[in-house]
Amino acid sequence: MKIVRKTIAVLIVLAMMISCGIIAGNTATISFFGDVDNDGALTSVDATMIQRYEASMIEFTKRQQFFGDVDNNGETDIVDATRVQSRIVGIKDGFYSVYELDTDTSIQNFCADYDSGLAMAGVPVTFYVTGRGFAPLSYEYYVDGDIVQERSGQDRFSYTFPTAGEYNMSVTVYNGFDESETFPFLYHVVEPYSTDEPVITSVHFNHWYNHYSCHTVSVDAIGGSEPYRYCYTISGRSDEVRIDGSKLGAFQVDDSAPQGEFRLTTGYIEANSVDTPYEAIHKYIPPEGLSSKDHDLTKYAELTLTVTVKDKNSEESTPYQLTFKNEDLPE
Ligand SMILES: [Ca+2]
Ligand SMILES: [Ca+2]
Repeated sequence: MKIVRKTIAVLIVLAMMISCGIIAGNTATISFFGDVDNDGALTSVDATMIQRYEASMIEFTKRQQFFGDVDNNGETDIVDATRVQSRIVGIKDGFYSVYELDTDTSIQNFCADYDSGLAMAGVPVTFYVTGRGFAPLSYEYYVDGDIVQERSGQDRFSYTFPTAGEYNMSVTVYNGFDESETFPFLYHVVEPYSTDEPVITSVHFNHWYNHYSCHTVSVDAIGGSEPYRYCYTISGRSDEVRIDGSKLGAFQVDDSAPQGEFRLTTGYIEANSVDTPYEAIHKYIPPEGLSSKDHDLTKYAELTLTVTVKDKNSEESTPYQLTFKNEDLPE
């Protein structure tokens, strides 16, 4: 048992790295209405191209069709070409009210109920994807280059790995323009194991990169005897954030000061997912993963999330720890 648990601890680190490294974005594409030649400016070339498209002299991609339809009435036609010409000379009438649209496609989160290295051969694993981009998004899943779930709106899929080993996983996300991004990664599957104590198989957030939305941390565990109880602790150091106890929900302030070290904990509760306090999480998770020069993160040093699970017989799991460190901050 000791050996198994040690192996798991090492692989948890790998799993964390995989979770944090995920982000994919499009290269430069048309971002505002009328710019069908994607040169970043509205010119008579754009108007001419729309005319030629309507006359079936050239073909448009779905993205060109969408942004060529400058009045957003569902048709890309001569009226749009005329509106482009008008706008070039300063008449803005008739353009869709939203001039510029952020349509970048990215994978914001990719996680599973078993992190890499904790999935067992012969046991179904469910993967979850969070995509972002021009709707509707659809997803396609591959294992070792073979398609295992055809393109659909399903943002999750389940797969049972037949044997232990390394598998090349990939998910492709398509946006409403049929443009796609693929995220590949290596997934480790181990021999079936059993354990007397509960083992945490994954800890993940609903979003990694959008730190303005609500963050929910979810935990999956196996082994021991159900029901489980879960303890969430967030600790770190803050130079500016004031921890306000009234906004923390399930979390209690163990130790905090307007500046300096703080520690928030739920104690043991029944919920395997809990919303994280805005003050602690939202300001700390760097959008690019483990380090960032952006936003206000230079003010913050380090944040640690620790989760432990206790089973019916009070057997406790090894703590599962995620550390977010701002590497650009001086000591
Ligand atoms: Ca243009
Ligand atoms: Ca139109």
